Amino acid sequence: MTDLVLSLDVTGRKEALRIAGACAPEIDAIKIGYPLALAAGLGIAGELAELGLPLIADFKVADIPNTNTLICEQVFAAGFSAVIAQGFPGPDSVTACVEAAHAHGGECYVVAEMSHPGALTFFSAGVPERLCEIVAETGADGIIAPATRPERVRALRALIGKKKILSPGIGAQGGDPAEIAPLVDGMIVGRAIYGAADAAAAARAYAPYRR
Ligand code: NUP
Repeated sequence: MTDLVLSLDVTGRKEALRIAGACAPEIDAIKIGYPLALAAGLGIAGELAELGLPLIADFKVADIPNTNTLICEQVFAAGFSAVIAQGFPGPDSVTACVEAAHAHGGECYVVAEMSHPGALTFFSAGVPERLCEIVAETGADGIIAPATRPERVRALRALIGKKKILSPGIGAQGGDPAEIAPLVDGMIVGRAIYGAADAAAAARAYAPYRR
């Protein structure tokens, strides 16, 4: 099963609800991050959760364990079902996110390697591999891995086994859904859907890659 995750990075509450509602039949989950949460307030999470789809908080949580716990408590109280954390603060910081997520029946994903070109400055030289070890050590539910580098997704899959991979970078960043979909559990797509004149039709175009 390869899910289609809509990355809803618009900055208007009404626009977000309109696009999410129109796309809901064509997608498997919604991800929001700072752009929408800062623009519309965290209450937007509860409104989106009413669509009945999993809702992922892409806040790339990256603080000390206590602060990570406080952040994640807010995330899950707001209605999210999963949170994305950075792994580089270390295993104790990730554990804080995993424990908060699991206490609420939710999931925690760790960024293993980012999708943009500059990511390789630090997400390289064995760092993503070490982050995958932290995922195993902490009981996190999966990783974020770059659709822009399918060969890296393959390599990281070999390390994390059956844990989930959610993959951003499809469409606007150049990743090819036909190549990535067989490798991952979720395709994360933002601008290629919400930026289209007909967002629902753009989401429907990914139907062949949803297994
Ligand atoms: O490595 C990452 N790359 C990435 O694009 C990790 C992410 N969380 N993202 C997010 O995925 C990014 O912040 C955006 O919300 C989404 C991709 O959007 P788009 O490039 O499809 O518009």
